[in-house]
Amino acid sequence: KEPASRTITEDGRLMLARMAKEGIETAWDRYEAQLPHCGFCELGLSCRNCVMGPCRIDPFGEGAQKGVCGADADIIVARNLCRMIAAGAASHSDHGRDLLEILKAVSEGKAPGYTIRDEAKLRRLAAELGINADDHGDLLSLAGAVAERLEEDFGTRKKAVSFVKRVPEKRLALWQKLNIVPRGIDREVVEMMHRTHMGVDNDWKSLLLHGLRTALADGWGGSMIATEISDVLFGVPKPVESSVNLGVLKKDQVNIVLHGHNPLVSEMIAQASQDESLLELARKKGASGINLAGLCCTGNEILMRRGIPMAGNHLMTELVLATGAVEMMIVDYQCIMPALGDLARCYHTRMISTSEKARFPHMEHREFHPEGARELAYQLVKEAVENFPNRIAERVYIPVEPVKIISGFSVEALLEAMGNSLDPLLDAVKNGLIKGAVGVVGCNNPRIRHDFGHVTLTGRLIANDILVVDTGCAAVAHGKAGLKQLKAAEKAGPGLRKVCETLSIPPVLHVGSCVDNIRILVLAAALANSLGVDISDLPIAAAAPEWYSEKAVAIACYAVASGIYTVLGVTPPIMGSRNIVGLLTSGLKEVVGATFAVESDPERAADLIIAHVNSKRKALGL
Ligand code: BF8
Ligand code: SF4
Repeated sequence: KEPASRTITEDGRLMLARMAKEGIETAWDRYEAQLPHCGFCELGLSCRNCVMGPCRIDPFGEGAQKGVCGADADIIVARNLCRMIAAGAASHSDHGRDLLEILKAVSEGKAPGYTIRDEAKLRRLAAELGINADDHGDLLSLAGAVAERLEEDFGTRKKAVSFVKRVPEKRLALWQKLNIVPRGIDREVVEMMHRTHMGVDNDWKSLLLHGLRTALADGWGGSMIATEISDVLFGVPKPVESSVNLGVLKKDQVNIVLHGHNPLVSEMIAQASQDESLLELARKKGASGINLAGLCCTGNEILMRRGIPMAGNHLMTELVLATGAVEMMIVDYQCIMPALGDLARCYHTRMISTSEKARFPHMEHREFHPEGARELAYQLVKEAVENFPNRIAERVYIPVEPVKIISGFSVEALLEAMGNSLDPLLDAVKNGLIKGAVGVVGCNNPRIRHDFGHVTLTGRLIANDILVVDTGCAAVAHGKAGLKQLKAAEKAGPGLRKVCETLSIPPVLHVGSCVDNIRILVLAAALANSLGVDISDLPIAAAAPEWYSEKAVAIACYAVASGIYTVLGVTPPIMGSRNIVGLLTSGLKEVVGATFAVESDPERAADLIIAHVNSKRKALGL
């Protein structure tokens, strides 16, 4: 297949052409080998929840309409969707738990190399959680108390997770009425696995309501903990300049690529890579320095906080290896294709897995634990440097120059840019300079031409004076397209352009990794609170034009349950149940004040969102 039909990016096209010539397989090739996909599975109509089955429902009404147990299409589709939500919520939340464990270890002096990099944020969190700093003699003891308090959010001892305090009053009252306030994070996930066992919850509406509660346990629980504790440990992001695409790899330097999601490993590698003795060793080996580059959300974490350049998003992760210029790729967990280790064997690249819970074929496993993290990071960087002479110069291909970007827009940083007040933003919305704001987030998926969905949708939105905030792989797509530069304001409508120029911000603001989608929730809640309205009253929306993962399902569900209209660019496996499609795309409006839409054409998705934003403006009298 023509590379240009697979991706809109220049680095992607050039590298795909080269890989095709060399006969190296990619996710696109494997995707095509899977076609046609199973129609039952695509519609959500197959069930493997027990071994009386597997069962499948005939969507044409001619064959079986019930599984062996009697489950119909509605029950099967609901159960499948709910298990996706549970898996997504579990992934984000288990990542959040890992951060709490590090915070606890730091507080006990058992994690040398890690520290509290943002004392002010720790103190703010402690106060919010009702922990009296005066009861704690020093900062470490306070950190321990915060960690313990939030660890309780995972269990069953509380009636609600801590951060529901941030939810606007009307929204919380609605959740209470619906009985979907998330209690414990683990509890909701476990209960979902229970409910979807054969013979438990067989009412599709009740299943889906618990699906929303499970998603909320992610958004206002596990993901929120992950972001907040990352900020405490590694610093609250501030605007920072950096660059993006395959061109961030350096021909004359040792290239170490960091891939995955959890900043625990990448932050430690970042520290080690600045070690003078390792830089000296690099020079001895003929390299002019040690160059770190990120991929996916680990990349977003260190880009947001340290300005470390970003090599690419999800569908670029194999292509990075094909530069032949990577001495070492270090992975933690999530979205790491098991294909990577095998692909790396075509090059000198060393592949290192680091998490106790994530192993991959053809990778060396070097496990990170808080106690030994600093030493292991130093050792790995040293080994990467020592691998530099093994690089085969003739095979190195770095096809493009990097694109400049600005990243680092935490809520705190945004507030600072506005003089520590939400008023400039609210005023711009009220006087119509900015029509609204949209989170364009999520993955890549070979079903959609790489980055086309993100860049097309976002281009249309900013041209219509809608501010875009982004996370995850969408953010990388926008960065490569030049939308994260100050001069991108030229592509915005006249109102948004004026705001961007006044505040010196780009029209597309990078708010972080996928767990950092909660920064959007926090901002939306703050805006709603200051206007005395519900989140669902705001002229805002969300979109995931190229989503693929279970985590994205959880995010979309907590967005909608929080009152944010959400447009999906890839159809979720629900089409086998007309009832469920009806509920999610229209009925939910009566329930939570927001719905999903599915639209694979990003131009039409933009139309849907613009119409939604305008209708919300009208309802607010704007
Ligand atoms: O958590 S956007 S492909 S990398 S799932 Fe994965 Fe999707 Fe990228 Fe980050 Ni998020
Ligand atoms: Fe079939 Fe019911 Fe078992 Fe699913 S739970 S596999 S529908 S018998």
